[in-house]
Formats: sequence, C-alpha cells, structure tokens
Amino acid sequence: MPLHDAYVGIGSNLGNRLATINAALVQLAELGAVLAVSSIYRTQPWGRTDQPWFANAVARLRTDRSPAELHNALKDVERRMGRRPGGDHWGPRSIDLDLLLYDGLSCNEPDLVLPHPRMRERAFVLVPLAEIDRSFAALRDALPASELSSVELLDSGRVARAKSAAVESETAMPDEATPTQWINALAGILAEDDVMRLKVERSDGEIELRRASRLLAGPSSHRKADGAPARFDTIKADLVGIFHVSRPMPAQGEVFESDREIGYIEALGIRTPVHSMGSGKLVSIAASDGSAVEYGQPLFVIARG
Ligand code: PH2
Ligand code: MG
Ligand code: MG
Repeated sequence: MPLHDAYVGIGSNLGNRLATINAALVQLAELGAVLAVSSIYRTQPWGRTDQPWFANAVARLRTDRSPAELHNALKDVERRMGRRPGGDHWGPRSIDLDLLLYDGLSCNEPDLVLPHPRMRERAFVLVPLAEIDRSFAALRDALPASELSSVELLDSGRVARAKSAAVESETAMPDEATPTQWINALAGILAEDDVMRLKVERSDGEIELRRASRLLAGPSSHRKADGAPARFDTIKADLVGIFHVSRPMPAQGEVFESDREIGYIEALGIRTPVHSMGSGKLVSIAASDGSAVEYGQPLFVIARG
C-alpha cells in the first residue's frame, strides 16, 4: 500500500477544547501514523467573531487512505465525537477536522478542495503548520501582523503544562458527569498546591475560587490521627490518551499495602499502566474512567504515611 502524507487542521470552540483536541488526536491515530503534532493555540474566531475563542492545532498523518477516504473518515470522527450535523458554516463547533493538504495534490471536487482553499489567509492554520513543517514559514510570515496576533500559544503539550498549573488547571469533564465525578476531579486539582485560582465553566454557569494563601484546602488542613500532617501525592498522566481505572476498581479510602497498578492510559493502541507509586490510601480518583486525559492531568490522589 503506498503511503501519503496529509496535514489535518484541528479546531474546537465548545466544551473542553484541549481535551477535545487530545481525544481527536487519539482518533486520528486510527487512520494512520501521526508523525507530528503542533502545539495547541488559542485563536480568535475567524469569519464570525461573535463566538467563543478556538483552540487550534495541526497534525501530520501518514496514511494509506485516498483523499476522499480520509476526508470521509475525518467527518466520521467528527460525528463520533458528538459534532452536531448542520449548524452555521463558520459557527461554533465542538470539533472540526479539516483536510488541509495531501501530498502535493491539487483537487477541486464539489466536497473536497485541496490545498484547503482558505488556509493561506489563516494564522490559526499557518502558525501551527509552520511549527511542524518549516517549508510553510514563509507563507506564515507573509500574513498581516493583525492576523498573526490573533493566535497565541496555549499549550505546547509536555512543556507548558507545569507552567499553566500555577494559573489554571484544565480537566475534562463530560457534560453528563455526576456530582461525585466533579468532586473527585476538583479534589485532584486542589491537591496540587500550586493551584491558586480555580475556575469551573459549565453550560449552566461559572464559578471561580482564588487561593490567597494555603488557607483554602491544601495539604496542611489534613491531619493524621497522631496530629501529624498527611502527605498527599497526586499521580498525574505522563502521556496523552484515554484513562481507565484498573479492574477491580480501587475504592475511595482503600489502603494499598504496596505498589499496585491502579489504572492505565491507552494511546496509539498501547496500554501504559499507572501505579500507586508505593503504599498509601486512595483519597480520590481525579479523572473519569474512559475519559481523554492531557499530559500532567491529575488521575489519583493518594495519602501517604
Ligand atoms: N474554524 C472555522 C471558522 N472560524 N476561527 C478560528 N480561529 N479557528 C477555527 O478553527 C475556525 C475559525 C470554521 O471551521
Ligand atoms: Mg474549519
Ligand atoms: Mg470543517
């Protein structure tokens, strides 16, 4: 089977954008080999400005599918990820996967034009594209400054996560998450003591908490029976993928006498175990079973000692 190199533009401006993009990357890996992924950028809406900001990225995919097959497969992934059909041409969308380039091919079919007809005008395409393919740097640099400034770095994956933890920690929660799942996720975020500001955005409203000092939660407010403070460890995802709690599921409050596999992350068909990192008591499961997790996202909180 001959292999082809395609570039796919990924966009989202509804729900948890970072988690959506990471989940889309997991799906793209089913269609070929994901050879490169740009950083994720926060971008101003283009075309229709009265809508939320977008998160955008570009991936390079090596695939044996034809352009039409790949285009259809991308639409399938959009549907599977819950994108509503129809809707406004340039309006808000939970996930958008656009075939930008396919080898050096030019084509002009009614439902597929290659290269993507508007990519040359769009900083949200050219900035991430030039990041993973230097040959697009000149096109990017030819954009007007006003267009370039509509794009800012949001998450350069493995590096930016620690930096952003001090400002905000973003955790994926499905719309149908139960109150217990919310509490567990929030407990996981708050157990990281560098979180100073916590903002929860939901379709029914928004709440923001600020920590002036360590007074709000924080490890020092938890004490063991002997009065000594317990130490809390947050076990975080060390790769992007789909998180699963191991079976039989560890219960909250369960004590691990020794190191144990308590979960795993599945990415690109490979299962990477998550360990309790020694003995301790399970305080909370911070991410929901079966959800897409980001690098550095809290998974479990474990009390030691
Ligand atoms: N997609 C659109 C319309 N406008 N603006 C930004 N910043 N990013 C997008 O991905 C985007 C957009 C239609 O697909
Ligand atoms: Mg688009
Ligand atoms: Mg599209």
